[in-house]
Amino acid sequence: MAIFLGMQALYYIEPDLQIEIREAICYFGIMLKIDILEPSLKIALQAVQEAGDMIGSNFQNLQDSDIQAKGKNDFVTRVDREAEAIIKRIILNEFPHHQVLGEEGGYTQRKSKTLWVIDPLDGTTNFIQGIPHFAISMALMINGKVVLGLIYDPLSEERFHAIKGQGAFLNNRRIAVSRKKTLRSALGATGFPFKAPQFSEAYASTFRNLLLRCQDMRRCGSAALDLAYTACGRYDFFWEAHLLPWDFMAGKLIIDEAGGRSSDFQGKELKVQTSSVLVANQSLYSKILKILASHFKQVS
Ligand code: 2AM
Ligand code: CA
Repeated sequence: MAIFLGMQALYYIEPDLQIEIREAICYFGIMLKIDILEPSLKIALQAVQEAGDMIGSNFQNLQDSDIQAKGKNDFVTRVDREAEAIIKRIILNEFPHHQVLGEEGGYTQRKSKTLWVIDPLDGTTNFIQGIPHFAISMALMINGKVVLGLIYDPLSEERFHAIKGQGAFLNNRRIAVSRKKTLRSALGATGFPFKAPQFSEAYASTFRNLLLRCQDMRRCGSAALDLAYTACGRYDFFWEAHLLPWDFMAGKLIIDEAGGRSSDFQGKELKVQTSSVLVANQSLYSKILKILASHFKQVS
Protein backbone atom coordinates (compact mmCIF):
# COMPACT_ATOMS: atom_id res chain seq x y z
CA MET A 1 0.00 0.00 0.00
CA ALA A 2 2.79 2.40 1.01
CA ILE A 3 4.65 1.59 -2.22
CA PHE A 4 1.46 2.16 -4.26
CA LEU A 5 0.88 5.59 -2.69
CA GLY A 6 4.54 6.42 -3.24
CA MET A 7 4.18 5.56 -6.93
CA GLN A 8 1.07 7.72 -7.26
CA ALA A 9 2.99 10.63 -5.72
CA LEU A 10 5.56 10.31 -8.53
CA TYR A 11 3.01 11.69 -10.98
CA TYR A 12 3.33 15.09 -9.36
CA ILE A 13 7.12 15.23 -9.61
CA GLU A 14 8.93 16.69 -12.63
CA PRO A 15 9.70 14.04 -15.31
CA ASP A 16 13.50 14.30 -15.02
CA LEU A 17 13.36 13.75 -11.28
CA GLN A 18 10.88 10.93 -11.81
CA ILE A 19 13.41 9.22 -14.07
CA GLU A 20 16.10 9.49 -11.41
CA ILE A 21 13.77 8.06 -8.77
CA ARG A 22 12.73 5.26 -11.11
CA GLU A 23 16.35 4.42 -11.87
CA ALA A 24 17.07 4.34 -8.15
CA ILE A 25 14.12 2.00 -7.56
CA CYS A 26 15.30 -0.30 -10.35
CA TYR A 27 18.83 -0.17 -8.99
CA PHE A 28 17.57 -1.72 -5.76
CA GLY A 29 15.99 -4.50 -7.76
CA ILE A 30 12.33 -3.54 -7.34
CA MET A 31 10.83 -3.59 -10.83
CA LEU A 32 7.61 -1.61 -10.65
CA LYS A 33 5.73 -0.86 -13.85
CA ILE A 34 4.82 2.79 -13.51
CA ASP A 35 3.92 5.10 -16.33
CA ILE A 36 5.95 8.04 -15.07
CA LEU A 37 5.96 9.76 -18.45
CA GLU A 38 2.21 9.54 -18.85
CA PRO A 39 1.59 13.15 -17.74
CA SER A 40 4.04 14.38 -20.42
CA LEU A 41 2.36 12.20 -23.05
CA LYS A 42 -1.03 13.57 -22.07
CA ILE A 43 0.18 17.13 -22.61
CA ALA A 44 1.91 16.20 -25.90
CA LEU A 45 -1.34 14.64 -27.15
CA GLN A 46 -3.26 17.76 -26.22
CA ALA A 47 -0.66 19.87 -28.09
CA VAL A 48 -0.75 17.82 -31.32
CA GLN A 49 -4.53 17.73 -31.24
CA GLU A 50 -4.87 21.52 -31.00
CA ALA A 51 -2.06 22.24 -33.47
CA GLY A 52 -3.30 19.46 -35.79
CA ASP A 53 -6.82 20.89 -35.91
CA MET A 54 -5.40 24.28 -36.88
CA ILE A 55 -3.12 22.72 -39.55
CA GLY A 56 -6.03 20.66 -40.96
CA SER A 57 -8.31 23.67 -41.23
CA ASN A 58 -5.64 25.58 -43.19
CA PHE A 59 -4.78 22.73 -45.57
CA GLN A 60 -5.42 23.64 -49.24
CA ASN A 61 -6.47 27.04 -47.99
CA LEU A 62 -3.17 28.99 -48.05
CA GLN A 63 -2.66 32.47 -49.47
CA ASP A 64 0.60 33.35 -51.25
CA SER A 65 1.30 35.82 -48.44
CA ASP A 66 1.26 32.90 -45.94
CA ILE A 67 4.43 31.43 -47.49
CA GLN A 68 7.96 32.72 -46.99
CA ALA A 69 11.33 31.42 -48.20
CA LYS A 70 13.80 30.67 -45.36
CA GLY A 71 16.57 29.87 -47.83
CA LYS A 72 17.10 28.06 -51.11
CA ASN A 73 14.38 25.36 -51.53
CA ASP A 74 13.38 26.01 -47.93
CA PHE A 75 9.93 27.34 -47.06
CA VAL A 76 7.97 28.18 -43.97
CA THR A 77 4.31 29.13 -43.71
CA ARG A 78 2.23 31.07 -41.23
CA VAL A 79 0.78 27.65 -40.28
CA ASP A 80 4.22 26.20 -39.29
CA ARG A 81 4.75 29.21 -36.99
CA GLU A 82 1.26 29.14 -35.49
CA ALA A 83 1.48 25.38 -34.86
CA GLU A 84 4.80 25.82 -33.06
CA ALA A 85 3.35 28.64 -30.94
CA ILE A 86 0.37 26.45 -29.94
CA ILE A 87 2.61 23.52 -28.97
CA LYS A 88 5.05 25.72 -27.02
CA ARG A 89 2.22 27.42 -25.15
CA ILE A 90 0.68 24.12 -24.10
CA ILE A 91 4.00 22.60 -22.98
CA LEU A 92 5.29 25.63 -21.12
CA ASN A 93 1.95 26.26 -19.48
CA GLU A 94 2.14 22.81 -17.90
CA PHE A 95 5.92 22.49 -17.53
CA PRO A 96 7.36 26.02 -17.23
CA HIS A 97 10.76 24.62 -16.15
CA HIS A 98 11.25 22.67 -19.41
CA GLN A 99 13.23 23.84 -22.43
CA VAL A 100 11.83 23.65 -25.96
CA LEU A 101 13.70 23.42 -29.27
CA GLY A 102 11.42 24.13 -32.22
CA GLU A 103 12.30 24.16 -35.92
CA GLU A 104 10.95 27.66 -36.39
CA GLY A 105 11.78 29.37 -33.07
CA GLY A 106 14.99 27.64 -31.96
CA TYR A 107 15.63 27.11 -28.23
CA THR A 108 13.55 28.75 -25.52
CA GLN A 109 15.74 30.65 -23.11
CA ARG A 110 15.47 28.66 -19.94
CA LYS A 111 18.11 25.88 -19.75
CA SER A 112 16.90 22.49 -18.55
CA LYS A 113 18.00 18.88 -18.80
CA THR A 114 14.40 18.23 -19.94
CA LEU A 115 14.15 19.27 -23.58
CA TRP A 116 11.23 19.02 -26.01
CA VAL A 117 12.33 18.80 -29.67
CA ILE A 118 9.50 19.81 -31.98
CA ASP A 119 8.75 19.94 -35.66
CA PRO A 120 5.36 21.66 -35.82
CA LEU A 121 4.90 20.69 -39.47
CA ASP A 122 7.14 18.07 -41.04
CA GLY A 123 6.54 18.00 -44.78
CA THR A 124 5.99 21.71 -45.32
CA THR A 125 6.57 21.42 -49.07
CA ASN A 126 3.77 18.82 -49.28
CA PHE A 127 1.53 21.08 -47.20
CA ILE A 128 2.18 24.07 -49.49
CA GLN A 129 1.62 22.00 -52.63
CA GLY A 130 -1.67 20.57 -51.32
CA ILE A 131 -0.26 17.03 -50.98
CA PRO A 132 -1.91 15.30 -47.98
CA HIS A 133 1.25 13.90 -46.38
CA PHE A 134 2.73 15.75 -43.39
CA ALA A 135 2.90 15.44 -39.62
CA ILE A 136 3.71 17.00 -36.28
CA SER A 137 6.72 15.48 -34.50
CA MET A 138 7.43 15.86 -30.77
CA ALA A 139 10.24 14.26 -28.76
CA LEU A 140 10.98 14.63 -25.07
CA MET A 141 14.67 14.26 -24.15
CA ILE A 142 16.09 14.00 -20.66
CA ASN A 143 19.85 14.39 -20.22
CA GLY A 144 20.34 13.97 -23.98
CA LYS A 145 18.32 10.74 -24.24
CA VAL A 146 14.93 10.58 -25.93
CA VAL A 147 12.29 9.11 -23.58
CA LEU A 148 9.04 9.99 -25.37
CA GLY A 149 8.21 10.31 -29.06
CA LEU A 150 4.96 11.32 -30.74
CA ILE A 151 4.24 11.71 -34.46
CA TYR A 152 0.75 12.79 -35.48
CA ASP A 153 -0.74 12.97 -38.97
CA PRO A 154 -3.62 15.46 -38.61
CA LEU A 155 -5.40 14.38 -41.81
CA SER A 156 -5.45 10.60 -41.28
CA GLU A 157 -5.52 11.10 -37.48
CA GLU A 158 -2.82 8.43 -37.17
CA ARG A 159 -0.90 8.85 -33.94
CA PHE A 160 2.39 7.02 -33.44
CA HIS A 161 3.92 7.14 -29.99
CA ALA A 162 6.52 5.50 -27.78
CA ILE A 163 7.68 5.84 -24.22
CA LYS A 164 11.13 4.45 -23.42
CA GLY A 165 10.90 0.85 -22.28
CA GLN A 166 7.18 0.55 -22.97
CA GLY A 167 6.89 -0.27 -26.68
CA ALA A 168 5.63 1.65 -29.71
CA PHE A 169 2.00 2.22 -30.67
CA LEU A 170 -0.19 3.37 -33.55
CA ASN A 171 -3.47 4.76 -32.20
CA ASN A 172 -2.75 2.83 -29.00
CA ARG A 173 -2.23 -0.51 -30.76
CA ARG A 174 1.23 -2.06 -30.41
CA ILE A 175 3.38 -1.87 -33.57
CA ALA A 176 6.57 -3.62 -34.69
CA VAL A 177 9.06 -3.23 -37.53
CA SER A 178 8.81 -5.62 -40.47
CA ARG A 179 10.29 -9.12 -40.43
CA LYS A 180 11.80 -9.04 -43.92
CA LYS A 181 15.23 -10.65 -43.96
CA THR A 182 16.49 -9.99 -47.47
CA LEU A 183 17.18 -6.68 -49.15
CA ARG A 184 15.70 -8.16 -52.33
CA SER A 185 12.24 -8.22 -50.70
CA ALA A 186 12.56 -4.88 -48.88
CA LEU A 187 10.72 -1.64 -49.64
CA GLY A 188 12.84 1.35 -48.65
CA ALA A 189 12.05 5.03 -48.07
CA THR A 190 14.37 7.98 -48.45
CA GLY A 191 14.59 11.75 -48.78
CA PHE A 192 16.77 13.62 -51.27
CA PRO A 193 19.50 15.95 -49.94
CA PHE A 194 17.87 18.79 -51.85
CA LYS A 195 19.54 21.45 -49.72
CA ALA A 196 22.94 19.80 -49.40
CA PRO A 197 24.61 19.66 -52.84
CA GLN A 198 27.80 18.38 -51.19
CA PHE A 199 26.00 15.02 -50.72
CA SER A 200 24.50 14.74 -54.19
CA GLU A 201 27.20 12.46 -55.67
CA ALA A 202 27.36 10.11 -52.68
CA TYR A 203 23.58 10.13 -52.46
CA ALA A 204 23.09 9.29 -56.15
CA SER A 205 25.56 6.38 -56.11
CA THR A 206 24.06 4.98 -52.88
CA PHE A 207 20.54 5.30 -54.28
CA ARG A 208 21.55 3.42 -57.42
CA ASN A 209 23.29 0.70 -55.41
CA LEU A 210 20.32 0.20 -53.06
CA LEU A 211 17.68 0.44 -55.77
CA LEU A 212 19.36 -2.35 -57.74
CA ARG A 213 19.32 -4.59 -54.66
CA CYS A 214 15.98 -3.87 -53.01
CA GLN A 215 12.36 -4.19 -54.14
CA ASP A 216 11.69 -0.45 -54.63
CA MET A 217 12.09 2.92 -52.95
CA ARG A 218 9.62 5.65 -51.87
CA ARG A 219 10.28 9.41 -51.43
CA CYS A 220 7.18 10.98 -49.90
CA GLY A 221 8.56 14.18 -48.30
CA SER A 222 8.05 13.79 -44.54
CA ALA A 223 10.96 12.22 -42.66
CA ALA A 224 8.82 11.92 -39.50
CA LEU A 225 6.17 9.87 -41.34
CA ASP A 226 8.89 7.80 -43.08
CA LEU A 227 10.20 6.85 -39.63
CA ALA A 228 6.72 6.16 -38.26
CA TYR A 229 5.83 4.03 -41.29
CA THR A 230 9.06 2.04 -40.90
CA ALA A 231 8.23 1.48 -37.22
CA CYS A 232 4.93 -0.20 -38.14
CA GLY A 233 6.33 -2.23 -41.06
CA ARG A 234 4.89 -0.25 -43.98
CA TYR A 235 8.48 0.42 -45.05
CA ASP A 236 11.33 -1.98 -44.30
CA PHE A 237 14.01 0.71 -44.01
CA PHE A 238 14.52 4.47 -44.25
CA TRP A 239 17.66 6.50 -44.91
CA GLU A 240 18.28 10.20 -45.42
CA ALA A 241 21.55 12.12 -45.49
CA HIS A 242 20.74 15.59 -44.25
CA LEU A 243 18.22 15.91 -41.44
CA LEU A 244 17.85 17.95 -38.27
CA PRO A 245 16.90 16.67 -34.78
CA TRP A 246 13.24 17.73 -34.98
CA ASP A 247 12.89 15.61 -38.14
CA PHE A 248 14.04 12.34 -36.54
CA MET A 249 14.21 12.41 -32.72
CA ALA A 250 10.62 11.24 -32.03
CA GLY A 251 10.90 8.68 -34.84
CA LYS A 252 14.15 7.31 -33.43
CA LEU A 253 12.46 6.26 -30.17
CA ILE A 254 9.40 4.90 -31.97
CA ILE A 255 11.66 2.77 -34.18
CA ASP A 256 13.78 1.53 -31.26
CA GLU A 257 10.67 0.68 -29.24
CA ALA A 258 9.16 -1.10 -32.26
CA GLY A 259 12.16 -3.46 -32.22
CA GLY A 260 14.16 -1.74 -34.98
CA ARG A 261 17.69 -0.33 -35.17
CA SER A 262 18.65 3.32 -35.69
CA SER A 263 21.95 5.12 -36.22
CA ASP A 264 23.79 7.59 -38.41
CA PHE A 265 25.56 6.37 -41.56
CA GLN A 266 28.63 5.40 -39.51
CA GLY A 267 26.64 3.26 -37.08
CA LYS A 268 26.74 5.81 -34.26
CA GLU A 269 23.76 6.59 -32.02
CA LEU A 270 21.45 9.39 -33.23
CA LYS A 271 22.00 12.57 -31.24
CA VAL A 272 20.86 16.20 -31.49
CA GLN A 273 23.96 16.96 -33.63
CA THR A 274 23.46 14.00 -36.04
CA SER A 275 22.36 14.65 -39.62
CA SER A 276 22.39 11.29 -41.42
CA VAL A 277 19.78 8.74 -40.40
CA LEU A 278 19.33 5.02 -41.09
CA VAL A 279 16.56 2.93 -39.54
CA ALA A 280 15.62 -0.65 -40.35
CA ASN A 281 14.66 -3.95 -38.82
CA GLN A 282 17.44 -5.93 -37.13
CA SER A 283 18.11 -8.19 -40.15
CA LEU A 284 18.37 -5.47 -42.78
CA TYR A 285 20.14 -2.83 -40.67
CA SER A 286 23.74 -4.12 -40.89
CA LYS A 287 23.45 -4.94 -44.60
CA ILE A 288 22.31 -1.40 -45.43
CA LEU A 289 24.71 0.27 -43.01
CA LYS A 290 27.62 -1.41 -44.82
CA ILE A 291 26.48 0.09 -48.12
CA LEU A 292 25.85 3.57 -46.68
CA ALA A 293 29.15 3.69 -44.80
CA SER A 294 31.06 2.75 -47.95
CA HIS A 295 29.53 5.63 -49.95
CA PHE A 296 29.33 8.28 -47.22
CA LYS A 297 32.74 8.42 -45.59
CA GLN A 298 32.67 10.43 -42.32
CA VAL A 299 29.07 11.62 -42.63
CA SER A 300 27.50 11.64 -39.17
P1 2AM B 1 10.27 19.99 -43.11
O1 2AM B 1 9.13 19.82 -44.00
O2 2AM B 1 9.88 20.13 -41.66
O3 2AM B 1 11.22 21.07 -43.54
C1 2AM B 1 12.11 15.87 -46.73
O4 2AM B 1 13.23 15.26 -47.30
C2 2AM B 1 12.32 15.98 -45.26
O5 2AM B 1 13.45 16.83 -45.02
C3 2AM B 1 11.17 16.61 -44.51
O6 2AM B 1 11.02 15.89 -43.31
C4 2AM B 1 11.63 18.03 -44.28
O7 2AM B 1 11.11 18.61 -43.11
C5 2AM B 1 13.09 17.83 -44.09
N1 2AM B 1 13.87 19.03 -44.33
C6 2AM B 1 13.57 20.04 -45.10
N2 2AM B 1 14.54 20.96 -45.07
C7 2AM B 1 15.47 20.49 -44.25
C8 2AM B 1 16.73 20.99 -43.81
N3 2AM B 1 17.24 22.15 -44.18
N4 2AM B 1 17.44 20.26 -42.98
C9 2AM B 1 16.96 19.10 -42.58
N5 2AM B 1 15.78 18.58 -42.94
C10 2AM B 1 15.05 19.26 -43.78
CA1 CA C 1 8.99 21.63 -40.30
